[in-house]
Amino acid sequence: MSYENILVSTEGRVGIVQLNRPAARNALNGALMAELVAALAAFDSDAAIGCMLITGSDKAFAAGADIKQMATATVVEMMDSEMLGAWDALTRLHKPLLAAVSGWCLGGGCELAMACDMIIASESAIFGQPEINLGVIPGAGGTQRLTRAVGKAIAMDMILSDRRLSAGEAMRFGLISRVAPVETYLALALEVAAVIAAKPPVAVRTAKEAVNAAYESTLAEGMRLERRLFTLLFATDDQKEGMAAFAEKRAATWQGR
Ligand code: DAK
Repeated sequence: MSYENILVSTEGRVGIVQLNRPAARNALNGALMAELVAALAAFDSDAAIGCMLITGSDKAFAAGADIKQMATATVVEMMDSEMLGAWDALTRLHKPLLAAVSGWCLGGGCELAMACDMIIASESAIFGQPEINLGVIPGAGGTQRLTRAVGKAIAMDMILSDRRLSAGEAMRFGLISRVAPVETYLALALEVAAVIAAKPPVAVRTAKEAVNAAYESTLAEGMRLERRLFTLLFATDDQKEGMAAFAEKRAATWQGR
């Protein structure tokens, strides 16, 4: 499949999607979101891929949804927008999805990064939810995922006053997991993705499911799900292999089943 708004590549078992609308600071229009979801869905169902990564450019991960595309939309057009389905589809991916973020990460760009399972940023990354300046509020997780990640105080500050976070602040507040200089953040993100991609695939996707459930369930429900998923993994060859390899002091060979 050929794409106009993204670049798709692989490095070993890592599937990479680079947002590629540099003239618009990678603003997320409907076409880009559709392509992004199609590329990620293809990686998700490809057994040769163990982890996926979204990145932008050093200057901009993404400056948000495309304001020019939304500007004159009616409420019904927004309700019917292809954007909605695309955002939902992101949450249905089974394999881990990393965001390698540099430069502007604003509005829908920040929401896209937060929809990923882990964010690795360059020291020049700027995170913000500036929708208030446009007469709207975040619409793809900004009020929800951001608040869960950084807490009410910082989320309110960002959403109400358009406070922007540096990479250092984002790290301190728990929004991102690693920071590196702009020259090396992408290499670091690819390295982390390769490490994950080399882990036993069924356990990896199960771990992702269990951690994400912590967002949507009570502690008791989450604990029950975790126990069930943990127990189920004893039906996999990889569990037998992993534990045998430990006892035999050798590297495990994963079958993905
Ligand atoms: N949309 C469209 N075009 C954009 C854009 C955006 N978000 N951001 C930048 N551009 C375009 C600029 O219009 C300009 O185009 P030309 O004038 O050259 O044609 C070009 O990119 C370069 O921008 P600047 O000249 O402004 O570049 P600077 O480096 O000076 O500034 C900036 C970069 C990122 C700080 C600035 O462009 C900026 O503030 N951009 C807007 C940021 C913003 O307000 N973002 C929030 C957008 S609202 C939902 C899903 C998602 C959303 C909502 C609902 N559903 C599923 C329901 C998300 C909403 C949003 O994200």
